[in-house]
Amino acid sequence: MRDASLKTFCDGLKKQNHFLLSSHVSPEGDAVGSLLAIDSLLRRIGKKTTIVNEDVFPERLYCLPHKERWNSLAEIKGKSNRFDALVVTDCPTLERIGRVKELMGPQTVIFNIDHHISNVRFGQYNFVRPEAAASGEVVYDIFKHFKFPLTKEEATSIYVALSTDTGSFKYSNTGIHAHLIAAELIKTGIDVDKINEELYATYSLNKIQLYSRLLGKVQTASGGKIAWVAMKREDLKECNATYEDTEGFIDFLKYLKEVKVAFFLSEMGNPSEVKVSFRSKGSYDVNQIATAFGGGGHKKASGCTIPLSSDEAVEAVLKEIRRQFRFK
Ligand SMILES: [Mn+2]
Repeated sequence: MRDASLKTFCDGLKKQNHFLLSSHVSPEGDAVGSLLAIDSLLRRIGKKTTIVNEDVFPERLYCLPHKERWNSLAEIKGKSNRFDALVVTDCPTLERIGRVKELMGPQTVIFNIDHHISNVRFGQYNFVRPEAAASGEVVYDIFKHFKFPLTKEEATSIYVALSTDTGSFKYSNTGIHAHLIAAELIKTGIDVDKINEELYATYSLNKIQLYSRLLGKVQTASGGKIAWVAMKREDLKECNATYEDTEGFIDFLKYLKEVKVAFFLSEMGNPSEVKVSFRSKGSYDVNQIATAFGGGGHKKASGCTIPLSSDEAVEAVLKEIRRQFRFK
């Protein structure tokens, strides 16, 4: 399925009435911010909308406006809802919305808004821009098409999406467009200083202690070109930390001077599988590594789940990285 033009996509939106809006499980800034912004836009054009995510609203994003619009799947189950359409943001595949899929009917028209290079165009309408820094940037284009001046609330949502997906406008995906949009958002009068403090200066002592423990576990290979940490369930337990607390940790591995490819591996609830995140520097494409294990993402940031024990997964990942990038 090819991408729709912006006009075709927006005309498609106009034809539907009741929208189910969703994004991926374990939602982060871009998933939530882009969803709240598109929710606001659809309501401005007179549509009925219901946001449902498999998970609850993440505490880390409480600086976002209109979080009362968010429903976790548990909150919505049992209520009879008939949705004409589903809008999905920030998901390369429809599977990423998890069990929210159960709310769809056979007639539900799917609108896919995303920026993942690995997006499989699962919608009837796909608007995917891999060159965009965040799904929030793609949503911004939709606002422009409708010629709506953004409210402060909408600008805050899009700013959070952009800021979190670009590592505070630092990653290589931060193009001219992202900076220009940020300027437009700031012009609406949003409180950038407050947003930044609420987004980034909120570590708990447990999180800092987890970081300290994980930093003691950094390993390197191939002359320092590969760095990784394999987190055990005990690490979280000992620090009274949650999986959410690991967010951002992988960046430390990238700060090592010689490192080209970094990965962070964590044991999940199921003891026979691990979750792996990848980051890279320069031209190394870790989307290809994640894809080799059934995952995906972006060139410099990707992830997958591997049905192996932690030790076996480390070996498999090292082998794949060395094979693809010809590291010794
Ligand atoms: Mn994103």
